[in-house]
Amino acid sequence: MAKRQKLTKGQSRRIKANLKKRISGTDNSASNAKEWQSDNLGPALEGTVISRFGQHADIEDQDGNVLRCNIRRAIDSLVAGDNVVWRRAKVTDGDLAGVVEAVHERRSELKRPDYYDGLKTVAANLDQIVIVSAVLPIFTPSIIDRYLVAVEDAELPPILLLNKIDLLDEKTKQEIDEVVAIYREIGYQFHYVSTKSAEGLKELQSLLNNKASIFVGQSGVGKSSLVNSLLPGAEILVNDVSDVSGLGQHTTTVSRLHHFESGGDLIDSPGIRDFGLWHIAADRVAWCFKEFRPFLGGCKFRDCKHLNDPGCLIKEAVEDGKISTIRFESFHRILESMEQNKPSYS
Ligand SMILES: Nc1nc2c(ncn2[C@@H]2O[C@H](COP(=O)(O)OP(=O)(O)OP(=O)(O)O)[C@@H](O)[C@H]2O)c(=O)[nH]1
Ligand SMILES: [Mg+2]
Ligand SMILES: [Zn+2]
Repeated sequence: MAKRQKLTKGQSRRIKANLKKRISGTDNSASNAKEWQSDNLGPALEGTVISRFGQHADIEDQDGNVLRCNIRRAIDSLVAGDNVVWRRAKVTDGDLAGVVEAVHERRSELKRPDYYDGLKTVAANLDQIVIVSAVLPIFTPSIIDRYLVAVEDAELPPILLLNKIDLLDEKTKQEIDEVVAIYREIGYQFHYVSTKSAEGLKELQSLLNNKASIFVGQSGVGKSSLVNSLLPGAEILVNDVSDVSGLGQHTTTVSRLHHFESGGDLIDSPGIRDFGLWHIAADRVAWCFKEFRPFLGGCKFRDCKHLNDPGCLIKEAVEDGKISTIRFESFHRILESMEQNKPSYS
């Protein structure tokens, strides 16, 4: 992972100034415009956030209609899956139908630190998080482990998916099977799927029924393609990685919530190159490696780094084959990356 540059003085100053503006309410967003004043607004209504775009959001009303709304400046976090109170404008000018007034308390949330903006919620009110990886561009357990730390920290159950298995040859499949066995042994669900051959999709659907789930994972692993396969009406444009830019033309840029007709919601999220974990303390990262838990607290030294310290139960468990070397190395790689990539303001 490339080492990030420290913020320049100018960047730090800008961040601070923006923060001040947000707190004092002197930015010039339109949320105080005439059309959002009380006498132009109907009664308070309940709604669900389908998608958020800067100062606006698509809100689903209780009849299933989706309306684009303004967001009150006092609301500092609003994400797909949030339950909100909103009011319809009696007279509108432009394409905004109303204004979001308040966000209900969340029963769960997935968070990730943003390099410039601090800790941000990615999605709210989830039952489970589906970590999507793929045979192509490359199958990388270390990336799965980063996502797993974030999901364990959120104390939500993860489901692991390997997509594009139509591209697997016998030899590669055997190698991947061995790695996947490690996760299954820890107790994680790991499923093979393909949007091309439709393999595993029925089983996947049964895991998603009547639950609120989100697809997370790197760009190009096929999250949106999977949503399209499960919800033929969704018709999301998928990221054609053959595009010259290498990034793909239709990479997902905002999270969006979809409903299953038979019950349950699924959020498609944008691919994240580096799922930052700076907000999680080192001993919490160790706890987020689920199979380490029985050994934590038992090392000889209270501040054991679980590396070369004498009397380390984690190291012993690795030597005894109770913890996999791949996971142990992943743990230390995460701790190292946290040191290197920490923003200077945190
Ligand atoms: N061979 C094969 N290709 C697939 C499969 N699923 C998706 N793809 C291809 O993978 C590419 C990326 O798919 P997307 O669904 O856009 O990936 P994504 O994870 O949503 O990407 P971002 O939105 O950038 O995060 C597209 O060219 C798809 O056609 C699959 O099961 N097999
Ligand atoms: Mg996508
Ligand atoms: Zn130790």
